[in-house]
Amino acid sequence: MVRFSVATNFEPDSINALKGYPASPGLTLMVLLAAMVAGCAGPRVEGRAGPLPEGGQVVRLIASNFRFAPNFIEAPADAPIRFEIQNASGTRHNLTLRDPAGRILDRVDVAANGKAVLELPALAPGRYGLSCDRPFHTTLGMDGKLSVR
Ligand SMILES: [Cu+2]
Repeated sequence: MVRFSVATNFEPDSINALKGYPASPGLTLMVLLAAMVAGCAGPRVEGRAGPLPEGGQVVRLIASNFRFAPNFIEAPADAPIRFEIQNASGTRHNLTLRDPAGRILDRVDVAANGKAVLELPALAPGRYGLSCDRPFHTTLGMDGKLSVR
């Protein structure tokens, strides 16, 4: 015979607290949204780094809720890259760049409706990751690739 036990002290908020996230109705909504769209990345928007007059390359990114445009970017391997990010939303975001092994190279915060710049040295060829790593934003679609070659 199978017996079921019911935990009577189960509190979702205490689980959130254990994970280090504040419990709030907004957060709960975010979790639900994340669960709904998990695995459903936003549309692919391709872009290419362009030359700067002073040398190096520039990538102009628009951050919004919850995606980057472009989110698939090509850049040359022999030039520093300057990311100019404009936040078109009233939500704080960031741009987090990871090397092909997944290690964080650099990160910049972008205030709500604000702008930010992130400068990277010339990169070795490879596929780099870009994301916003604020809670759930990557899952919600703020995810992309930088192909350096
Ligand atoms: Cu974000």
